[in-house]
Amino acid sequence: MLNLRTCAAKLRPLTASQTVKTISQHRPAAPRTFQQLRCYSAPVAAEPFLSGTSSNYVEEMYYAWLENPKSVHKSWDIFFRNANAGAAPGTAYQSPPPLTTSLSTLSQAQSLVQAQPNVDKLVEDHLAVQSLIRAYQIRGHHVAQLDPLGILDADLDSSLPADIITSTDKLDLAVFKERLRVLTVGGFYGLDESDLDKVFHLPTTTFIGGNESALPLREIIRRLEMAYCQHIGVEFMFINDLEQCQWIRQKFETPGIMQFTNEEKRTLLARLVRSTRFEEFLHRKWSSEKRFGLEGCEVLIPALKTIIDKSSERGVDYVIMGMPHRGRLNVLANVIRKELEQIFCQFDSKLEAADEGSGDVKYHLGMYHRRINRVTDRNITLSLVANPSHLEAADPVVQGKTKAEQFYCGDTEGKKVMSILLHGDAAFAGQGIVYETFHLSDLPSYTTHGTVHVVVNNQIGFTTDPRMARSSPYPTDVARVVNAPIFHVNADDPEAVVYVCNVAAEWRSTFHKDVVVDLVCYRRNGHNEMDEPMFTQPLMYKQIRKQKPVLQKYAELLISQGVVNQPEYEEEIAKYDKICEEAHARSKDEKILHIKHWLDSPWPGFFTLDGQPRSMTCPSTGLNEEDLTHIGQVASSVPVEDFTIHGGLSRILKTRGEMVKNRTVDWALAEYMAFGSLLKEGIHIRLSGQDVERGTFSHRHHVLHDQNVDKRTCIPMNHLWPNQAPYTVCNSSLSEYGVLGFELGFAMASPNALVLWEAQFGDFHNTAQCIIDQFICPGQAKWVRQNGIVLLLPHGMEGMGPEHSSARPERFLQMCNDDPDVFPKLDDFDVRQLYECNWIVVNCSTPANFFHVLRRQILLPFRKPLIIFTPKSLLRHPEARSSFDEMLPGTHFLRVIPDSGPAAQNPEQVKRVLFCTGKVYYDLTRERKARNMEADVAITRVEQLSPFPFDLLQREAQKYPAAELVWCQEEHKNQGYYDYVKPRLRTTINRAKPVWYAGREPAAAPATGNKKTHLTELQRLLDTAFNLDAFKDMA
Ligand SMILES: Cc1ncc(C[n+]2csc(CCOP(=O)(O)OP(=O)(O)O)c2C)c(N)n1
Ligand SMILES: [Mg+2]
Repeated sequence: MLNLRTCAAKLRPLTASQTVKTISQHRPAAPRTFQQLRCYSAPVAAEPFLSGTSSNYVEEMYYAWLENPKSVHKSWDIFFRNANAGAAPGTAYQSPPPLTTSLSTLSQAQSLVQAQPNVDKLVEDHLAVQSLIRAYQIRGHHVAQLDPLGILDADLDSSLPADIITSTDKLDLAVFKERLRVLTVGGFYGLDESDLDKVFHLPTTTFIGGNESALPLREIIRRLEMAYCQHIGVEFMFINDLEQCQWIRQKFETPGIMQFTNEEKRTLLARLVRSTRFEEFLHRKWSSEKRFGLEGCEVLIPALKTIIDKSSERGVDYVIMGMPHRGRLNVLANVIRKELEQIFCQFDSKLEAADEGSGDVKYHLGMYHRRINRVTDRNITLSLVANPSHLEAADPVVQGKTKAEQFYCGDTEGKKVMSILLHGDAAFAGQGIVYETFHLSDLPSYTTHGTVHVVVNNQIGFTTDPRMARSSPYPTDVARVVNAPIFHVNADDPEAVVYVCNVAAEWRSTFHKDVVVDLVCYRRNGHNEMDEPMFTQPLMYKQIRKQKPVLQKYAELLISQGVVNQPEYEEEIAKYDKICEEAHARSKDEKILHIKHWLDSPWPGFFTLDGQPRSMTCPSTGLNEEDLTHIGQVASSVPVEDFTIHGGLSRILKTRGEMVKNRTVDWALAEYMAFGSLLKEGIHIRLSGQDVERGTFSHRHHVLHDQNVDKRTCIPMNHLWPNQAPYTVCNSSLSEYGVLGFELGFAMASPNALVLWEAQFGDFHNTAQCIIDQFICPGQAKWVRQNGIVLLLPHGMEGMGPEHSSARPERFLQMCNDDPDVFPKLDDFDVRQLYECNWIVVNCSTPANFFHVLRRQILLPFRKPLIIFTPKSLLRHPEARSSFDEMLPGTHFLRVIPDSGPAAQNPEQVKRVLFCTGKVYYDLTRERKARNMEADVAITRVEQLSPFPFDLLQREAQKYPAAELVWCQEEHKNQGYYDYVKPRLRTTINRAKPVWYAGREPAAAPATGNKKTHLTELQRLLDTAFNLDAFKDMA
């Protein structure tokens, strides 16, 4: 709140004109902002006649007076002079002198003062008018005519805001009088009918005056109605930034601002023709095929094209889009410009697929296209990201890909690359991922510098009415959390839509913040073309049947305006119909379907021209001693001057330094070695997830914090080599779905980056299940698109209770595509098997193997997702260390680590082979030693679970001819690896022997919450593992 006296006191002893100069230096020229002068300390009521709500108005008067003392009424002039001269509260105000010629500056405002001998009334009336203006700005959208059908309320509320004087029939006097009376009686404004023709000074927070600074009340209301209550509803007053609010007001309030040239109108008509006729063409040819047509929102195509044109004009040359089913084929055809024959042949059920993989339905496929934007004559690349049915799941993926493309072209402000996200109304309101994605929008390592969101708000979700689908007034309210302006627009007014889209694109390029365009429309057919909407929405659909298509309405309008004539319009239609017919004829020549042609993210140069890997080998993932030592030294030092780190961290770094001297690594150091070496080779590394910078278990410390200087940090990994690739390590928001989707999208953009997402604990990945199930696991099979994302999932039964224990290996393993019953016939298991799998699942027992598997991920000639169950207690386990020798040139990732002790020396004598994976290995070796059974029991570690190392395990099994085979795991029997491993182990031995189980009983929860039970269970499984009679009676 402004306290005028405080301001005045601060400004004293300057004169008004001196003050103007001083202030104008501090204030941005335009739009005006008052922030610098706001004084928040003292109560506003110092002047008895000022109320809290009047402060803005007085503040503006005050500025006007500072700039020109004659621009305000004499009474205000005296008041400000007195206040400035230090008058005590209550004494600055004097009754006004009789009116003089000083009012000539407001010549049109004769009636203003003459009719107001009472200054109190004058102030009150001005305050009332200002409140009224503000009411329109805040709530005008509730009155706007947004529903093209004219029967629904876009904000789900049929009542009129209490503080807006309006009538749908444009100031019909009778209605207006009644409304005014109600408001007056209600004590709202204190205005009455006689005030309608009085002239009021306009505050600087409105642009309705155009070049005029005062208007009669009747005109003020009319202009406010024009700006806020027609076919556009602007929601923006929650934005906490005056400059941004002024920007929006100016865009919507300035009289006559929404003008279109005839040329622009014709372009708009032509785009509507394409959009409408495309759907009609599909309907004619394939009337019984599902296509989720756009009918009822055909304006989406000109809307998107406008956003793209305007953004291109502002310098954007790459637009990445994500969208659901509705109108997707139309967007592909008419926005991305996918060849029509490629779309049409997707309708041919007889065509065979040319590519490997299982493919996807036509309204999920993606696309990438580089072309010239005809409006701006600039190159533009458009990419539509392939997506699953799961609504909104592609949102974070699109954002991640956008961030990556910005990163690779050095676009740090989002000036060249941007994203557009499309949404359905029900999904936008209902799906939590929308909220999670919005929360990434302003985070330094995740921002894409503004996204334009477009909602196809057909006021229905399948069969569900909005009133049953959301609790917020609009489906777009979720965007308010990030202060994004929301432009609701009646989709049957194409010019209003195009105007709003232009403003949205300009907003994005001006402020680099998100913005929402809400296309309030209808759905002409059922949810899909086969669906009967009258079952559930009979009245709505009766109205829809009567609704003239928007193309027809707009064509009639332009014809009536003389912008086009009927033959021209018909010719435009005939031209596009012909294009469709010709493409259809060509599509019949297609013999085969290529999903490759629908790739949303090509990786130029990574594959051969026909899309194959350049080799089928993987070089050694080892590293020379010098590099290992160098990375180790940087990892154990602070590479910048005058930087004070925490004492505890000094000790950690010292221990690291000693390990390096001893040529050993622990988990954290192995990770350092892998990352550091890849950075040297120009591979960008991005590690993201909750608290990854330090590491949940405080083992990583990739970001050092100066203990004396706030926010001063250092990332030693970025000080390794002179021309290294950059390392990004970023603590994420507390979202798994959003952040994993984002990183998947980031990894999609380039094969030459190692992108890792770490779950805080492995089990938390389940809130991102959709990204795993819909994208990571089947992505390549559905969309011939490879992705090398790495998931680091802390896993292990350590007595921490049912949560925090299991990363749910059983789920990842169940989704592996290798056949449990078939021993693969391959020459080269190492690489071939990896090429054929859908993802790689590993659980490393040594730091060196962790190092190798991370490096292998990049040195492979293709990309596959990699799931790593990572340790917790092993991070500090004294035995979980590796020597440099295991990481030198010539070494590589070990899919299986065979026993190398006494059992392996004398394999014929071995009575049992325990197969295991991960941390339980250390429990087993300790127990075996304690029981003195090292010659009796061999322990074989399966490090790569999937694809299953059939070849190596066959060798292991054959090596111990007399031994029983036992799978041992610390997880419960219905969880972990057992169900996956058992049939595959049986296949490796040709089912010659049983495969026994040593582990916890089946259970509903992943682990007990009782520590004692945990230890008892552990002991029991170790007893079974080493009791050589355990399975005797079961044979
Ligand atoms: C996560 C998810 N849940 C449920 C569905 C099933 N579904 C498909 S479309 C649809 C209605 C979507 O309504 P809306 O978002 O308004 O889009 P519209 O179809 O109206 O364009 C539903 C529930 C889905 N695809 N994804
Ligand atoms: Mg809908």
